[in-house]
Order: sequence, then C-alpha cells, then structure tokens
Amino acid sequence: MTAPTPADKFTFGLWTVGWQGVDPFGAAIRPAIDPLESTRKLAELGAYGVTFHDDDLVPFGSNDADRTKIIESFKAVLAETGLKVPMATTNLFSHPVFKDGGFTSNDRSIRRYALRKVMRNMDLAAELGAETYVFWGGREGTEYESAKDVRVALDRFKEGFDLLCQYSIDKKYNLKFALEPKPNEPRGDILLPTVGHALAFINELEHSEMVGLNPEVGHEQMANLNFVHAIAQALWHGKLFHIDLNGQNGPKFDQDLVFGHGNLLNAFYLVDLLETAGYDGPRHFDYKPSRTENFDGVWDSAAANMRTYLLLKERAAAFRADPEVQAAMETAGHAEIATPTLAAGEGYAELLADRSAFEDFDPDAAARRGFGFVRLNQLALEHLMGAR
Ligand code: GLT
Ligand code: MN
Ligand code: MN
Repeated sequence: MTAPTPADKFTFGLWTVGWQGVDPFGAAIRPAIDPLESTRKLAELGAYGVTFHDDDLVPFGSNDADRTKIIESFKAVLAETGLKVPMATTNLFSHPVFKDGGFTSNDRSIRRYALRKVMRNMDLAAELGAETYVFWGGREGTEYESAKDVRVALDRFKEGFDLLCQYSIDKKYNLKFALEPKPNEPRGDILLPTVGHALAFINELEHSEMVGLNPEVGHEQMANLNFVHAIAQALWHGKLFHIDLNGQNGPKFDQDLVFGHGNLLNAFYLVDLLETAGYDGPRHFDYKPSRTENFDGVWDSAAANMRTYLLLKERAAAFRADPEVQAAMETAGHAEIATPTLAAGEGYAELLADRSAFEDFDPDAAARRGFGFVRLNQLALEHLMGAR
C-alpha cells in the first residue's frame, strides 16, 4: 500500500527536486539538474506526472530554435516514461523585471509583457494536455502602503485574468485557472493573501466559473490559519481545482518541508478530507529538498512525500473503520449536524410556533451535553501513531 503508483496521482513541480538551495543567506548547495533527468527519476519513484514553470523547462531568454529542441526532448521523455503534465504555470517572479509584480506592476509595459509570457506558456500547457494553469503571484504586492492603491492593483489583476480566460476560451484550451494564495514572502504583503481573499476575488471575474484555487499547506499556515478548514471551504465552493502539499511549522518563513514534516495531525485530517470528499485532482507536492541534502536526499525526500501521503491515507481509513471512532462520532454529533436545522417545509413561522424550540427549551439542560471532541481527537492521534 505504501509503494506509489501512477493511480495515486502524485505529481511534482520540476522546480521542487530541481531546487538548488539558494536562499537569502547562501548560494546554491546542489548543481542544477536536467529537467529530463528529474522527469525520469520521478517516474521511477512512482509519480503520475510533472508540472513546470515556463522557465523551469526552457531557460529564460532561450531562442526559438533552442526552445523547440528542449520541448521536443521533453515530450520524448514524457512518452518514454508515461508521465503526464496535468498543470503548468508561469514564472513571473525570478527576473528583475518582475520586482514589482507581473499583472499588477505599476509599470504598464511590464504588465503587458507578463500577459504575453503567460499566453506563450498557456499554448505549451495546452499542447502538453494540461488541464490546470496555476497563478502564484509571489511578486504581486507591496512592502509599503504608499507603493500603490490596492483597489487599483486589484483592477489590474482582474483585467489580466479576464483577458487570459478569454484567450483560453477562444483557443478552445481545456484549461482551468487555479490561484495560489500566500500571505507574504517574497513581498512584504502579497495580494490575495489567503484562500478566503482569493475566493472573494474570483467572484468578481468575468469567467469566475473557470477560476478556482491551488491552496498550499504552508501558505495558509504561515498566516496561522487552519489548512483543513481552508480546503473544506474551497471544496464547499466547488473551487478546489488543484493542491500544493508540503510541510510547515507554524507562522514563520515559507519552509516548504516534505508533506507531513510539520503539522502532522492536520496533515492526517487533510488526507482524510481529500480521500472522503471525492477530490480527484492531482496530489501535487510543492516542497523544497532541504539545503542539507545531496542528491540522494533529494530523491529520498521526493519519495517521502508520497509515502507519507499513502501512510496517512491508510491511517485515516483505519480511523473511519474503527467502531469506537464511529461511536465517538455519533456522540460528537456528526449525524446531527448533517440534519437540517429546519424540518422539511418549515419556515420561520413554524419555528416561531414551536414552543419546544424556545419557550419550553431548557438551555441549562442542553448545556450539560458533552461532545467528546477530545476523545475523538485522541482516537485520531492513536490511529495516526499506529497505536490502534
Ligand atoms: C514558487 C512558490 C510556489 C508556487 C510555485 C508556482 S513557484 O516555488 O514558492 O508555492 O506554487 O508558481
Ligand atoms: Mn511554499
Ligand atoms: Mn506552491
């Protein structure tokens, strides 16, 4: 059960295993790795697919002939390994031109350039069969409130998405867009900082039906938010288009640890949710192999993401199958919260007429109920630890 196969739909960004370890305090600690080699290696480990930014595959500034050559060799490796490309995205953050963002840069010529860069890679994404196109706006933001009027920046953000949706529709690309929120880093404050902000923004778009979310575990946790709640709400809105799995230890810099190497109990409940809610998209790992690792450590950590997911899936299934857990869920009121508050056909008039709901209701007696949430959580913990 813990050996991954393509049926598990595990995918990795080429930028993850390819991360050379450059951070604000130190230089690269690993040599660059050929994306074709990463693709082969991930296939060997049991992955389903790979994802990429335009510049991960084709180095920024390559001429057309080199670009074509690289794309052809990538396609050959995809054919050889059977790996898919379910998602692609654009690098609108590395080159200095994007220091004030792509879609929301105060410089209009840079905004136009950013849109063209996205369109070019959308063409490639569609050609490779991708269904999801991710937008992580890491440089869309400010350090200082005086830098720009956020309301106007959101106008430009919307303008960009409306244009790109129209482009995808007119080109008959089968692409859905997935916005990836993050509160800060590299900008002091990033626009659309959380799942909640992004969900509200999507409602204002011309083609909101084709725009959803790509939430990342660590990004919500950097904002001290509960990732399982964020995913549950995204699912509730029908907006969980993709997901970035990794690990994070609370509000601090973006750690991008291996999945589960952070808030493990939240990861357990996350897998339980994804597996029981019918999410059938890729389980995409967006992590960084730590700077302490050589290439053996890179591949060990890639495998660790998948193994952890599968172990959590197994543990979550055991939790749900345990009769004591089922009884504890009954005590907790799981069935009860699934029952609508009003009976069929009831409205406020009937509620007002129901004396048992108010006049004869004994709040003190009702307050004596214990929900047993602690015991239920302990049962989860014991399943997670293999103690049951
Ligand atoms: C970058 C970021 C990730 C995003 C990637 C997609 S790029 O590595 O830290 O969270 O998912 O653009
Ligand atoms: Mn991250
Ligand atoms: Mn991410």
